[in-house]
Amino acid sequence: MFEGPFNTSIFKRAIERKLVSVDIHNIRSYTHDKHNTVDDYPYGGGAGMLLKPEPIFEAVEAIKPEAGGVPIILLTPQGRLFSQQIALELSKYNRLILICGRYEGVDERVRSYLVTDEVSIGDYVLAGGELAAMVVAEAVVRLLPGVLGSEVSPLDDSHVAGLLEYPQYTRPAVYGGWSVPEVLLSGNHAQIEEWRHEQAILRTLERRPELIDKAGLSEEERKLANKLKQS
Ligand code: 6GU
Repeated sequence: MFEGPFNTSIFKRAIERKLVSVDIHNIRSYTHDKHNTVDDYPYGGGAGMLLKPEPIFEAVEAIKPEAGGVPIILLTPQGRLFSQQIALELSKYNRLILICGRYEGVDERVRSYLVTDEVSIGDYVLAGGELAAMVVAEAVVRLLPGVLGSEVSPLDDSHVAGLLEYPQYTRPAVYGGWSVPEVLLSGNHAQIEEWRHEQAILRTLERRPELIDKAGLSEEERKLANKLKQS
């Protein structure tokens, strides 16, 4: 399941350039019975199977460095909601251990005595934490120094400044009778800057108004936002 994403695009390049390494561990390798059992019925009854504690504890034990300070993160719909802020926070660590939970559940002792953090990628249900782990890994890896070309800054991304990105256009200047906004062809950089900033605020107001309050706008920007809201 991990093969595709980790062997494509930014991951592949980052791994080849030794900016990051990714190791996949199958908890089935840490079982001791002939069926490699990783799950079992819940005590007290109920639907679904739970991931057993031993294979997860043993897998982490096997790869854990001597020194502490490595976040051990369980991907679970009960975790804190993943965001660009959390990606940035996680990108500061040398190493992360991501454990893929599964929707039906994980033995509570894994939460209580093994993991240091729990993350969800959104309020919807996936069968397992695998895709979530890849989402977290990609969001974090692209923030590591040197992973993106020097010409692109991850600091310009939507959600970093707290606003959505402004609309962008490339050639041709007219396509299907639809023109690129005049100002972008003007060569007037100050005016372009201003237009983009206004568009970013406008777009955020239209699509994600709740982000505006968190965006940390200056007094002037706030006035602009209010003006745009009126019109
Ligand atoms: Cl981390 N796991 C599962 N199973 N479902 C999710 C999720 C994680 N994040 C959102 N939905």
